[in-house]
Amino acid sequence: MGWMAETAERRADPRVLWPDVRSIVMLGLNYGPDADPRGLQARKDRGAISVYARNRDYHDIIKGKLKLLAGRLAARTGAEVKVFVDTAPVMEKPLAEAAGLGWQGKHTNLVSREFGSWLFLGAIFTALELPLDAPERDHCGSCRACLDACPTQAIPAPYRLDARRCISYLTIEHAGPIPAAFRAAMGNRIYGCDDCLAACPWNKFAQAASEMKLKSRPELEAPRLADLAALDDSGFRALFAGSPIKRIGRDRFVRNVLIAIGNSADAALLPSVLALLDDPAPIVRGAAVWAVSRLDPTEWAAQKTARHASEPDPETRKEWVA
Ligand code: B12
Ligand code: SF4
Ligand code: SF4
Repeated sequence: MGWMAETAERRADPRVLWPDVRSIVMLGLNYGPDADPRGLQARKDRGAISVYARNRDYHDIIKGKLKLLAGRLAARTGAEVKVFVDTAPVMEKPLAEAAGLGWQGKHTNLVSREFGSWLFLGAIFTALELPLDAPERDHCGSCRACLDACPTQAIPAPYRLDARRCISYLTIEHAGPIPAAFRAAMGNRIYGCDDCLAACPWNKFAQAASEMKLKSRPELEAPRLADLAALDDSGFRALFAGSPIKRIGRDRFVRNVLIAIGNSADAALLPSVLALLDDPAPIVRGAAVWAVSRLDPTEWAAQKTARHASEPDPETRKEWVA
């Protein structure tokens, strides 16, 4: 708990969000996995969904808990409160560090001595004057496991992230075609990425999540790429109801699945890809073109003759000449 004046000066000032704020209570929720999520990368016919997205949307879970706690604080003190989980530009990691929950590791996320890298963060702003906790200090030392583990070298220097290279950004936030330079490195990661978090030696103290709504749904632990590629809009919505994945929509998700299929070297997946060459969404067609080129270059050449000239989308047409 707490908020250092120094933090307000050197990073975004929370008073911009709410001028009356006097203290910030920072909370972390453990979402530690049962096993190292990187184990799934060897199963090329399966998609790897990052640990945080294998069940309910954490925003909903944390918001509920924060509201409960903030409501009790308000009832006991009569002070005004506001809760934030990614709902406003709150610098959650530096604030959590200032509040003593952990430190911002070289992968830029908060690392805790108790829970390793697997913590969601949330904030309660209050008009109350609360006693400050001491900030946590940096315990990364000479370690650089997260930098070395990153498949796309998205951590060019300690404590610096190049989001344009980060698979989490590319698979979740990026709307267009995945840049060709990062497709092979994505492997079978179809939503988010956990490699830098999973590499952190402080995870040896981590505990599996106790919140049931954060435990992996069995069908999202190692889903078959063939099943995911076949999802239409209503199938996608049904599978991901209540999940954070729903937000990116079927087209962007199937784009990611096709990149994973292109990396699978599994010829049995070719029919799933060919069916998507005629998809109405250009980003799906484009990713399908790339996947065919990787699985079966001869088939790709044959399909190119039939389709290149008639492809209406300029970006997708480029995939046929790449
Ligand atoms: C935008 C965002 C992303 C972007 C950018 C990530 C990033 N590192 O900035 C993308 C889409 C890539 C992303 C990915 C992920 N995210 Co995200 N993301 C956010 C979000 C919404 C904002 C973060 C932000 O402000 N970034 C801007 C950069 C500039 O700030 P920063 O990294 O906090 O820190 C910089 C500054 O503090 C500065 N700095 C540090 N010290 C100092 C000192 C001085 C003097 C100065 C001037 C500057 C300075 O340098 C730091 C590094 O650039 C937060 C929620 C929130 N409101 O905080 C979640 C959040 C950071 N994400 C989270 C998670 C879980 C992830 C993923 C693990 C998800 C996944 N499995 O795929 C990955 C991890 C990727 C990674 N290695 O960071 C969690 C992290 C929890 C934790 N333990 O820290 C958060 C806090 C959400 C939450 N409420 O729990 N995310
Ligand atoms: S989330 Fe993945 S791609 Fe992004 S920095 Fe971490 S290891 Fe690299
Ligand atoms: S892997 Fe090493 S360098 Fe990276 S955050 Fe963990 S302790 Fe720090």
